Amino acid sequence: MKKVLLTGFVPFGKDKINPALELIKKMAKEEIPDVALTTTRLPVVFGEAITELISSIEKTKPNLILSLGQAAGRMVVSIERIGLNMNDTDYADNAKNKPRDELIAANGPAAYFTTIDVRKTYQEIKKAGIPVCISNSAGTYVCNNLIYGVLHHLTNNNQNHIKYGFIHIPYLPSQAAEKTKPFASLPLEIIEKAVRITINVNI
Ligand code: PCA
Repeated sequence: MKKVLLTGFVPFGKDKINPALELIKKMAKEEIPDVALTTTRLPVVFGEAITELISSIEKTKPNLILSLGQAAGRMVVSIERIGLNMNDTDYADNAKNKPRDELIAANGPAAYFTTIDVRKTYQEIKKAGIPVCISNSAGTYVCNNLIYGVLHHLTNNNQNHIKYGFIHIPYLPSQAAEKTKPFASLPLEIIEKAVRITINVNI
C-alpha cells in the first residue's frame, strides 16, 4: 500500500470556493486501489502553507505528495515543472502579506524541479482525452511559494525519495459562470480523473 498525501488550498481573493479544496474533500471519501490517501487543506498564506505541509509530511510519511491549486484563467490542467525562489505579488494573501521581489530561501538555488514524472503524467492525462499542459511557471504567489518551500525542505532533509508534484487547475464551470469576462473551466470529475492518473503514474 503506497501512502499518498493530497493537498488543496482554501479559497482566496474574491473567490468563494477553491476547486482544489472541493476535489480533496470529494476524494477523501473515496477509494483508490492500492493507495492509502490522506488529504490536507492548506492556508493561502506565504510560508504558512509550507509549514502546514511539512507537519503533514512528518505525520503521514507519504511516498508521494501531490498539491493542487486553483489558477484562474488557465485553460487546461497544468502540471507544474518548477518552483522558483521568488515571492512577488500584486495581490495580498489571506493574511494580507504582499511580498515584493523577495527570495524564499536566501541561500537556496534559483529553482527546484518537481520530482514526479512530469512527461509521463502529461502523456497519460492527454491519452485519457483530458486537456493538459506542462507548465514552466507556477507564478510567484502562494502556490509557487509552496512548491519551492517543500522541495527545499525535502532536499535539505535527505527526503528526496518522497516525490512531490503540483497541478494547477482552472475554475469550475460554476465559478466561470459567475464572471462577467470569459474564463476557461473544467468540471470536477475531469480534474479528478487527471489527479487519479497522476497518482497512478507516480506511485
Ligand atoms: N492558487 C494560488 C494560491 C492558492 C491557490 O489555490 C496560486 O496559484 O498561487
